[in-house]
Amino acid sequence: MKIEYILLAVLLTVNTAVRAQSRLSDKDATKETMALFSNLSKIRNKGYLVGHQDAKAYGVKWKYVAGKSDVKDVVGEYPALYGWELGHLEKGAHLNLDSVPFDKMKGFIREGYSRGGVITLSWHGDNPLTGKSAWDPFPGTVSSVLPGGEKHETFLKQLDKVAEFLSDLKGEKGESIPVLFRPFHELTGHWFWWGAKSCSPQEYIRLFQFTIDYLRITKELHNLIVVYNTGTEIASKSDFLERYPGDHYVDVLSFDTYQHTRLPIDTLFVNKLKECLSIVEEVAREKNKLAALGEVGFNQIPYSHWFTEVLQPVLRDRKIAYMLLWRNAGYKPHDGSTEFYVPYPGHDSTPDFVKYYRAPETFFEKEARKLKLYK
Ligand code: BMA
Repeated sequence: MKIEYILLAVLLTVNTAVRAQSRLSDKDATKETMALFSNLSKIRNKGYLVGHQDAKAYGVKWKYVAGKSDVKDVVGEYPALYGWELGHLEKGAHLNLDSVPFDKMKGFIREGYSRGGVITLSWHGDNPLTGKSAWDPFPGTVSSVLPGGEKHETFLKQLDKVAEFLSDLKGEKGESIPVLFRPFHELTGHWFWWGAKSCSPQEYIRLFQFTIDYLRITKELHNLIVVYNTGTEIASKSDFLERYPGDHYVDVLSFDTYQHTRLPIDTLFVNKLKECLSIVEEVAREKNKLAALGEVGFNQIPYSHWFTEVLQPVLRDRKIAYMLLWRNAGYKPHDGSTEFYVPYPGHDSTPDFVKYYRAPETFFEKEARKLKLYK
């Protein structure tokens, strides 16, 4: 009798340990993709990858200078995570919506990966129903692209282009480069055609599931780690999960947030960041998924201690796998605004960003390489 109890206890422990291990939603994922996911789930107890959008393409006052990056100019090495954007790929353009040529982007992706870094892709695809930008929340767009909808064929052609791009991302040995794919992001907001006011939860879920099934099953892409990404419009786990596509479709749970006020320390921003992190971390723990900060930043970094006094203390003891600072577009002639989230040499926040870089929990290029994330 006793031995049976002991055996049962052993079995239960083994079973729980197996279940507690984070598993990728794609059981046919390539070995590098599986390794990346499992390594990211291990590092979150020690720290998180620091990322930058369009890091190698341009920065404040420069474009396409070989080897350059604002992060590298300030701290001496590249970020650990590189964010790239697919918007306009769906219409066969050669440049993305921020004027980055897709062929150059592929090169940057290969370089980042060969350096041991991680790639994440967002997609601000144009509205397939109206032909306007992603920021056209025209109601009915989502249902129009679903099977049976008037724009379904158009949408399939768009997905074909995305799939072609993804399948062309190959490492030196011909292996597919794993990608943290973050489609239909900031879904709780109301500015995109897939936003919360433009479609029902069911429609959003069908859009997400259809897209992932199409890429994985029809296009046989097995290099995707799928990221579900809300805005800060959430106040509870159930808000976060209202449009969640399901455990078989999602691997990373995340949200985006920006400080918009010019206050040095904006307690509303900090409290919201903490609240959302707690929600995402708790759901990630319950579901054995990863938690991450999909996008974050303070445009132009008007407070020169923002990184070490605002961001770092909040993120320090969190169990996130990575965070992504948005793009250093610099001056934007089309609307006269200026946008950057990482300081550049000479900016007031440079010393503070170096301090942030030196913190033990922030991982940049060299730490990422040491972590051998693909093995
Ligand atoms: C926004 C801004 C825009 C850009 C878009 C997609 O937040 O940076 O200038 O076009 O992201 O990258």
